[in-house]
Formats: sequence, structure tokens, C-alpha cells
Amino acid sequence: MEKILNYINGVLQEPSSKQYIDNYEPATGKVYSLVPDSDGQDVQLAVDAARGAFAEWSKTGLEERMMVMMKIADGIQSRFHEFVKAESKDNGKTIHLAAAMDIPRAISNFRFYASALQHFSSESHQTPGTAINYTLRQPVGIVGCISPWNLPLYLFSWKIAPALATGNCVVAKPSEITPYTAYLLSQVCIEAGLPKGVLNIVHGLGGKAGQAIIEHPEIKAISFTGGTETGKRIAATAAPMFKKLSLELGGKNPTLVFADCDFEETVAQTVRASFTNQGEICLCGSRVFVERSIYEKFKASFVARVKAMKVGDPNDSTTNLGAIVSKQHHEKVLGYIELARQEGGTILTGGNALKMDGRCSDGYFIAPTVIEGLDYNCRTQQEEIFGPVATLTPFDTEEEALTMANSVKYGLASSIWTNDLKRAHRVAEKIESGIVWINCWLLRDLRTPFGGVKASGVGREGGFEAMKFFTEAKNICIKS
Ligand code: TXE
Repeated sequence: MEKILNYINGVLQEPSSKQYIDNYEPATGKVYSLVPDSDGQDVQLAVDAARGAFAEWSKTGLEERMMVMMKIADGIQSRFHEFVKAESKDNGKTIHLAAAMDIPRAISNFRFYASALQHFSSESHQTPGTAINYTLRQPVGIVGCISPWNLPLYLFSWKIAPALATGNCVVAKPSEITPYTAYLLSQVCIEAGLPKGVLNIVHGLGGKAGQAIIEHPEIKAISFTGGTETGKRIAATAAPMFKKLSLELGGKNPTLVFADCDFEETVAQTVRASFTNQGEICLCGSRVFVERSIYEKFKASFVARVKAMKVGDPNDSTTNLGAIVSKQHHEKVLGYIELARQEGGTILTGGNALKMDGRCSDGYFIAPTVIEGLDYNCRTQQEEIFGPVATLTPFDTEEEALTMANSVKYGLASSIWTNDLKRAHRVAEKIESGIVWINCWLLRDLRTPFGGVKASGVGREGGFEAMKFFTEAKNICIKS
């Protein structure tokens, strides 16, 4: 069985404990590789390596830093199909999606921050005749990056790239559920000549390796994406140590469909928003609110499209939805579907696990599920399910739509579908989310601020926001 290795001080190595965790292929339900069960000792080795590398990396010329990051991007590009296959196998997502979204985006993350580092600048403030202040933006030092399983390399690199670009040394941990592409990335970093210790990847469990990263006193900033409950625990540990924290947490995102939308485009895109990556994206629009005058027509069209989606082997190019990431998550999603039934919901399509033939007969599949008839305040409509489950709810007025949209504890993303420009602006202003898409969904520009409000997190990633997070601003005042 293949063993994944930690990447510490430029070297691929076994965990100190020599213990491993099983790594499953969700489409088959079978163990196919072993993940290091790292602990505090491995994190200490990574911190020692990062400390050793920091003095040089933080002073490395911008062009040189850019070149090595570009080489990492090129390294992923040159092994594109290997990365795509690995991401699909590890996560259960379709090969098609990994090739169209995950791996291209990981490459872009490195390229984007490699070029951004040449343009990142700081402010100066002049008081004529009195003084000039200028701000230095210095790297924080050793930073921790912890990422989840849903967009494994995409989100891992989204943190690592700005941290490296700003001159920090990194101790990173991918999800133990989807570690494989992070392992491939460590190989690419070696090939690209990234100096040893600049990036260290420690694999393992959240409560063990992850917790050791959070608790380590020399790790001064933590960038985390994952569940809200984990985010709370991380904040509770890190806040008393005065660490900088960027937390990208859960979502329960509303989709507001008004009667004057472009109907066919809206149906197509809202289905995509609900079910891309099996609904396992923190940005997925899982609560669809539709103006009553078009509700029945919308419902018929939405459900017809969902019924036409093919669930199956992620390797098959005709598959639209692959496997759910783990057995545990499969059970959790099915549990929510059962809850929806108990709460009085009507299942319009789906609502069950699916059994495949052949190599995927033991995989974790769920039919894309659409539910109506639920009160907007019930648990199914309030809690993050993070699976292929969407609810449809009619509304009569804009105010009612906003009340329902804003009723959840989360506030990550939303989408509004209308041709009324004034309404689009008005609703966008009032909606409680960090990201609003109007007549689109997941249309990304890497320069924009990315993050949520309420229980969806603290801080913003993206563009210069992430570079500000990974630097300390020091003001220097010179008397005239
Ligand atoms: O995420 P966790 P899980 C949601 C989704 C899902 C739920 C739980 O609803 O069902 O969260 O998923 C590491 N100290 N999202 O359990 O636990 C962990 O090893 C330090 C939303 O997979 O939050 C992994 O690397 N690290 C989401 C990462 O945190 C710890 C994406 C995320 O794991 C840790 C994923 C600890 N104490 C799940 N405990 C989104 N919004 O993008 C865990 N980790």
C-alpha cells in the first residue's frame, strides 16, 4: 500500500510515530493509500525547519521568489493529468470537475500570488511640514495553513501561495480525508527548487497534527478553512495566544430567484450552484427562494434538470455527480434527508443513497435531492448539510425573501437572479453575506475579497487581502 509522506525541511519523510491512517477512495469505499498520523513531534520538526529557513526566505528578492512560485505552478501544470486523477480518486469528485476547476485553480493560485508579490505595496502618509509616515509590511514569520477536503489542492494552495509570496515560512496541513494532491505538491516543490524549510507539509488528524499547529507558540498566524465548529475551537485556542486568525467557515447560502430573471439561464445556473461538487462547496446555494408567480414553473424545470443529472463513477466523462467524500459524511447527508422528511418536507427528486455496479459498488453515492414544503426556520433549512441537497421555498415579496435569506447563522455567499438592476443593488446591499453574485454563481476574480460574515468566518482572503493578513504593518514616522 502506498504511503504518503510528510514534507519537512525539504525532505519527504515518515511521521515520527511511524503510524498511518487509512486513506479511502470514496467511489469504491476501499483503502488505497496510507496517510501519516503525525503529531506534535512532526509539527516541531516543521517549525524548526521553518525557523531555519525564514531569515533567508524573507529576504529573498521579489523576482527570485516569484520565479520559484511560477516553477511550482509549472510543475503542477506539467503533471496535470496525474493531479487531476489523484484529486478525483481522493475526493470522489468527477475527473471532469477536477480538470476544469480544481487543478487549474491551484495552478492559478500560485501564478496569481507569484505576480501579485511584485505589485504589493504599502502606504505612506504625509503631514506637510511635520512628518512623513510610511508603512512596512513585514512577513509574520512562521504561519499555519489548514485546509478541508472539499476542494483539496484548490484551497490548500489558496492559503500557501499568499503566505509564501509575502516571505513567510509555512507549516501546512491538508485534510486527512484528502491528502494526496498535497503530497504531489510537495514533490513538485522539491523539483521546483523551493528552498528547504520554506514550506512544510505535515499530514494527519485535525485533533492531533492540526491541534499541534494551532497550539504551537512560534506559529504566529493561522489561516483555516473548514467547519464552523472547528473554527470555534481554533479561535478558542489561538485567541489567548494573540495569533492572527483568518477563518473561512461554513455556509448555508441563499439563492434568490425573482420572476423577472432570465428563466432558462437561471434554472441552469441555480442547479449548478446547488449541486456542483456534489454540493460540497461552502459557496453552494442550498436554499433556493423563488418568487411565487414563477414557483411552479421554476420547480418543474429545476427538478427536471436535477433528474437528468447522472450520478456515477467519477472516472466516467458523462458523470455529473461523483461520490460523497467519506462514509461518515455520506451518513450525515442521508441523516439530514431523513430529518427533512420528519420536518414535513416533500422530496421532489432523489432522497436516497445510490448503489452502483462494478468497481463503484461499495462507493458513497447519493441521488441529488430537491425538497420543498419546509419552513425556512427548520433545521434542514438552517444547518449546513454540505451535500447534494437543495430546498425550494416560494416567497411573495422582496422583504420576505430577504428575511428568509438572512435567517441563518451563516453569511458566506448568496446569489440574486433578476433583470431589475435597482432591485439587484438594493437586495445585494441588504443581504447578510460576504459575497453576492448577481445573475451568476462562483464567477471568481482572484483579486476580490473572499470571506464571510456571522458564523461563516473572520477575515478575508483573496488579492491583497490575503497578503495583508500574512504581513504585519509597521508604521515608521519621520519628522520633517
Ligand atoms: O471539517 P473540519 P470536517 C463543514 C461541513 C462538514 C463539516 C465537518 O459541514 O460536514 O464542516 O467537516 C482540520 N485543530 N465543512 O470534519 O473538521 C482537519 O484535519 C486544527 C465546511 O472535514 O473543520 C482539516 O484539515 N485543525 C467547509 C480541517 O481542519 C483541525 C469545508 C477541516 O476539517 C482541528 C469542510 C483542530 N482541532 C467542511 N480539527 C467549508 N466551509 O469550506 C480539525 N482540523
